Amino acid sequence: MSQRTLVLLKPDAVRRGLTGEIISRIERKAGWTITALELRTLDQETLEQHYGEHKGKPFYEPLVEFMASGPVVALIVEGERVIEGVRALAGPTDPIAAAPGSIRGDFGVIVRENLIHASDSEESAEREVKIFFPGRA
Ligand code: RTP
Ligand code: MG
Repeated sequence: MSQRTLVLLKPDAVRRGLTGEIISRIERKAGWTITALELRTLDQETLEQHYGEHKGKPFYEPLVEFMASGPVVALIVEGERVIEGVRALAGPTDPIAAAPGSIRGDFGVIVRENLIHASDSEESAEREVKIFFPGRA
């Protein structure tokens, strides 16, 4: 089943020069295609829309501050089972719990600074694509 997903390479990934490595892992998966890619610094409104589900949680404010702390790379990736697939490449939210071989497992330590966001469902993907690439809605 072909799908699309919204991926963000978070400010830690950009600062540490890991975007090429992460994009390369995504790009090499058979049949997946990057159909949009942009480096941009996120404003408060965009972050509120994107992380609205977490508003009120203790990690929300530091998360938004971190996500605005430098540019991110936003991508749309399309292909077979790409929603589940990019989350599998990323690994679980906590990088210490993430297996070596996954992006978070290989490069992350801190839960907040876990390098990558990827949509978690078809509904989230459509909502998030509209936020970051309104022209692709
Ligand atoms: P994401 O939305 O970024 O793809 O990550 P996720 O689904 O794996 O994790 P989620 O539960 O949606 O949390 C969103 C992001 O918030 C930060 N976080 N910090 N306890 C904490 O300090 C904490 N919990 C979550 C992470 O950056 C996580 O990716
Ligand atoms: Mg999430």
